Amino acid sequence: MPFDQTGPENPATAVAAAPARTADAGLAQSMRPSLDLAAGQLSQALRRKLSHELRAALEAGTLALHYQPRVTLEDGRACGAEALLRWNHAKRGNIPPGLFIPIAEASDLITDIGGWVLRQATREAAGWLQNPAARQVPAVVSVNVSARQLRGGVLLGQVARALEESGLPPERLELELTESMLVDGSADTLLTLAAIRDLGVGLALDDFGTGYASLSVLKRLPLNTIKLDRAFVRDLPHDAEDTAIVRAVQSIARALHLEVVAEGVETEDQRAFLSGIGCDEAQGYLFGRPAAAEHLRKTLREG
Ligand SMILES: [Ca+2]
Repeated sequence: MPFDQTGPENPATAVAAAPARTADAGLAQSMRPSLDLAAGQLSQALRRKLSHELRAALEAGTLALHYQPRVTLEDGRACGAEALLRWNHAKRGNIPPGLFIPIAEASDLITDIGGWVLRQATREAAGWLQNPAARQVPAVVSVNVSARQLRGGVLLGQVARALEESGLPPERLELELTESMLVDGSADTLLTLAAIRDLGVGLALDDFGTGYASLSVLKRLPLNTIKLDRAFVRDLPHDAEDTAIVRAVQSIARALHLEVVAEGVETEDQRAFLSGIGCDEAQGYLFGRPAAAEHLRKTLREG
């Protein structure tokens, strides 16, 4: 889920929910009647049209980012936020990321969108830091990237440009990569990621546990953070298998000096369990839904 969008519709983190989620009945419902979803699939003609309209939205500057807070479990303080992509279509209304991200990922459009997301997120995060109340503001902004951005080293140039233009300190930026992007472990990918780490930017493995990555990926890649997929969090703390898996992941992460961020935390019981086993951070509706940068800042100040 490159560009994953967290949340039920998982934001535009979020760049986009898994393609499979586009078949979700709720999404289909929300797209009607303006979009015709047959069996969860858009017609080729409609895909082309949406792709064209998405390109136009990017060029017109009408895409937006929302931010979902990440908190430190020990004290509940906001320590970061994940940027999620939003497309409010002039005629069709809000289009779910799970629908439009896969369309963008079918072409190089996702590369251009990914570059814009990096510039926008770093610019907004740099703005938070200039505010005197910045200590209340997320310290690190996380940005989802797609596999296409990794090709040919495009991502490195995009990150360097975003940092330079925004003035955001590199340690305030973290990139979220999916297991499927890393599973090949090609030399090019490793070099690009190492160069990005050398800039001082953090790397997180997104939706951990749902992809194909072997544990050796955790050892081989220059990661800082594992984002534990919501699928393992949902039935905590009562499901015996999930509690065992989450404990094991936490243990491995600690041994490898990686931070764990639990995704999709929605209840106090989940929070208490995760905190109890030493999980570092969490993200989910219990702490805040994705919101525009202004709203996020306000919420954090009040909290
Ligand atoms: Ca993500």
